[in-house]
Amino acid sequence: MLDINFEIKDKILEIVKGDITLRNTDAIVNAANRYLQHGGGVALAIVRRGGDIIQTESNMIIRNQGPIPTGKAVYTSAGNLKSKYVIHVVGPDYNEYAPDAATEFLKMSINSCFDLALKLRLKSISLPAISSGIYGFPKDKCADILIQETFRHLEKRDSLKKVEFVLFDEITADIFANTAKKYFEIY
Ligand code: AR6
Repeated sequence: MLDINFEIKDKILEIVKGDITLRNTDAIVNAANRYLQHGGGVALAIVRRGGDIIQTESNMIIRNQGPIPTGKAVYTSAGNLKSKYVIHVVGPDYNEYAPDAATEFLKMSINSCFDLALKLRLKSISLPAISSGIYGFPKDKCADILIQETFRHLEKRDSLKKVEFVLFDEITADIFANTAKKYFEIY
């Protein structure tokens, strides 16, 4: 799949197949757990490439605040990554919630990322398919929720000019591309 761009007012939504740890946006989003223990999935890839500073700062957050509620986002520096920040968001574990509750928590998760993006005055952000790996969220539902919330957000006037979804495998990238096309047609 080639990268696909959608222009929404003066902003851009991009769908990319690739490794989120290699992106050069202002922040990349990590699909974290409540304890910010980055031991698997995209979280582990981020700490491997970004360095231990990301886990160390995450541990400090947990010491100060306790476990992060599902749907909430916090941030650390990005170590050796090209981005300035890593935004750690706790998506819902699909096996722990009824489908409607999981949907609401996933919406809350991406909107928490956008709220932090505003607070940090980011111009660009990269997101993975939050909750769709170890946390088992069906990929088509995940894409539908994340893309719909992104369209809603990009219609607002603010500093965030570019949102990209970086999907690790071809199947997920195709699902996100098709979902973005669908919402672009009706927007
Ligand atoms: N770049 C982009 N996407 C990736 C990468 C990468 N380098 N690596 C994996 N993905 P997951 P979750 C995709 O399991 O479901 C962790 O252990 C992956 O294919 O990372 O929210 C945390 O610490 C999938 O589509 O996150 C939590 O314990 C998506 O990223 C738990 O997993 C998310 O998969 C969170 O589970």
